[in-house]
Amino acid sequence: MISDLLANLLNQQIQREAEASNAYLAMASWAEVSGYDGISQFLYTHSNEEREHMLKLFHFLNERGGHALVPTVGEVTNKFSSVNKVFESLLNHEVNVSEEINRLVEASLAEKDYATHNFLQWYVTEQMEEERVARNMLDKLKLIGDDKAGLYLFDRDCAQAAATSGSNQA
Ligand code: OFO
Repeated sequence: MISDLLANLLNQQIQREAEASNAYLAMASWAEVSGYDGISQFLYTHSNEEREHMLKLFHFLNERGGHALVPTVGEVTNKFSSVNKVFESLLNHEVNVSEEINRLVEASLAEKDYATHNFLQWYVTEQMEEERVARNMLDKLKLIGDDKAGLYLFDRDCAQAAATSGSNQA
């Protein structure tokens, strides 16, 4: 049986995953209407992944005797001034989520809840990968600068990344 403290923290994480899913959905929509088809595919896929992360938490929490609650999700940013701004925001999101996952891991150890600690290792690994991907994309965008041809190729790479990520999903 999970403690009330951890159940509460896991529900907070559910909220963060839902917020990330919505934030990336808004980014995807902006990219789609701005003509960046590959980037939008990447972001739609990413948004779906965040929802899956949320559902994974739902099932774990309920199976451990807690009660996963549907989160209220606040406002999202729908407009962006550039592709760079989208990926800067995405990286910030991921860095914040990683910090929160680390806090959850610490709490699970403090509570001596080794099942939750074990469960959270998947999120630790996932966050490392998501931060790596976001940083990598931002690095590419910095290299591209104002080069439109470069941005066109970047958009194409994002479509490829979306296809790969989709086929790797659990
Ligand atoms: Fe849920 O993986 Fe990113 O935030």
